[in-house]
Amino acid sequence: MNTTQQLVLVLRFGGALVAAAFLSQFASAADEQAMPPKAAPTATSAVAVLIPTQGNDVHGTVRFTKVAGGVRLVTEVTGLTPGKHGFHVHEFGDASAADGAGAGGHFNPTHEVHGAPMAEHRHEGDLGNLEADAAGHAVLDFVDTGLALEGASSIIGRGLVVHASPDDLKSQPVGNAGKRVAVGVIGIAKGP
Ligand SMILES: [Cu+2]
Ligand SMILES: [Zn+2]
Repeated sequence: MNTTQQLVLVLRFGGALVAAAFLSQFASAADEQAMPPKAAPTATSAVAVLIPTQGNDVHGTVRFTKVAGGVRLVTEVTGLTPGKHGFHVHEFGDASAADGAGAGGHFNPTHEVHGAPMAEHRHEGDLGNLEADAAGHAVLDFVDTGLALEGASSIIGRGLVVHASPDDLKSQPVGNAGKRVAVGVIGIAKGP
């Protein structure tokens, strides 16, 4: 074997190694893509503390507890204008923007249309309305059958938003509920 032949052999062998490395990288990237989405953290109890967006004074606490057939919400909010206010779980647990925009759109892991909480077709995050009394105080205690605290549709880590206007429960994609007056992040709670 002369020098040229040796060089050709080295190049071929080296090329094969590079190709093998490239292919294995490609294969692992493909494997990652094929994997199902990682499930969000699981909890039996969660809480969101609502903080006002800029120019508002809306505060509140929402507690979520896993119960038979769904998730019980116990909600108390102050500083609202009297009447109905759209109330939803939004996609992102990001309360950093002054206007609440960081929370993104309604949490909708099943790619449904916007609707009422009791509707057959709804975003998972569609919780309808809070209704404030003359003093701007709203309480709501109900069991929602669409929310989950575990699995791929878990609301843990997502955002919670209260709006300036009523959710009409039918306009797409967000019920025409207007500006965001308070936002919160849904976190794991110690339990009841
Ligand atoms: Cu909303
Ligand atoms: Zn919606």
